[in-house]
Amino acid sequence: MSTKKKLNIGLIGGGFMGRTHSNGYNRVANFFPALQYTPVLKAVCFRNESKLKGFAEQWGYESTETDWRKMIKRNDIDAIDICTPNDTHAEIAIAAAAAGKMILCEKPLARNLEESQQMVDAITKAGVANTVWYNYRRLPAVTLAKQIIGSGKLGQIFHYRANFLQDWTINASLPQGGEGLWRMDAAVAGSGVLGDLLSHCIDTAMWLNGGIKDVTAMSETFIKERMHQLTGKVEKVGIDDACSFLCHFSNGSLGLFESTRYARGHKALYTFEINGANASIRWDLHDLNRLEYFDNSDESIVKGWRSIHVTDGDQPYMNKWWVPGLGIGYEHSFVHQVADFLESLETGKPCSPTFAEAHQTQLVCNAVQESAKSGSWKNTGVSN
Ligand code: SOE
Repeated sequence: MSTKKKLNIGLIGGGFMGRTHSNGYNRVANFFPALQYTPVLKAVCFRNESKLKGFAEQWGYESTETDWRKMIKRNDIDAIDICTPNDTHAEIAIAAAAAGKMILCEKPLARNLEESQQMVDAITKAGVANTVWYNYRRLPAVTLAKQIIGSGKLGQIFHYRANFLQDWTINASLPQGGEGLWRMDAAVAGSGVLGDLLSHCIDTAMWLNGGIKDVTAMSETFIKERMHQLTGKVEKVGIDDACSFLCHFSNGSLGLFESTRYARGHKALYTFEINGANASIRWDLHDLNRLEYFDNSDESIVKGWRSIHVTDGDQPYMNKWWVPGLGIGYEHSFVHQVADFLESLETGKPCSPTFAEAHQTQLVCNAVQESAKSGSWKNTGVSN
């Protein structure tokens, strides 16, 4: 008989993220067999009944719900996974925490600072395990970047540069709001590329390079009005289509961040580069198994950027997959997050980023928004 403990999952939301998380739960036991906890897909919940049964069957959920409040009350659910649009994160998380459930929440944690603070308070009061799905940290090449920085190989860090570029909203006839397009609706999403894309860059940056102290930002909405799918009317667009900022990190380095959905030709180009006194590293989501590394102490005749194929067993997470040389993909970052969450239940060590850590990202987003509005530098209030 298996000695594994079961962790019963209740997933809320069945969109793109619902699928990435479900895949994570389904794959983890095969590839991380030493874990003591096994996730059980107990229930999935969303309102669109015509799709609900199909989703449950496709991903292996035992039951379905159409009301998240009912799901949260169920005694057979241990952990609530929030994959709904941003405007529901706070309400669901606060109720789930009060019901004593563990919570895994999709990014960004909330639409704004007030909501994320309330969520942190609720989690703290309830004392339940929690994590936020900033998944890119868990790609092996990005985790390797963290190890390299931690080893001190870069020396003093001078610059951190990140981009997240897409092009899917350039078309002026694309509507806003409703299923599939809620990211275009400020009332639901909270912001545009700031919360959707820059939040990823900020999370990775503060994980790799420490706190962001202050920012100066600009943002733009290129297409000012769009048809709203739910009202059928042409309405003002409230989201930022593009947002960039400069910042100071607490360690004295300078940051430069850019995100847009108007970079024709780019679908999801997330890149970062870090320049230290002794070495530099850079990474590109479109070539996600590679980390580029320049070491100034290399012999001059062979000095140059190395392209490290991060697929060896002694590199992060890779001993869990195939054999050296064989790469993995985007979806594996979610499998890794599930594995790390399950491990955190064994060790009692929080699964980073916790709500409290994701709230720090929210502080930076808030300062960026305020700076873009006022045109002046803003302190973030980030704690390190
Ligand atoms: C938006 O297009 C999006 O899907 C984000 O919501 C994700 O967080 C990002 O990883 C990819 O782009």
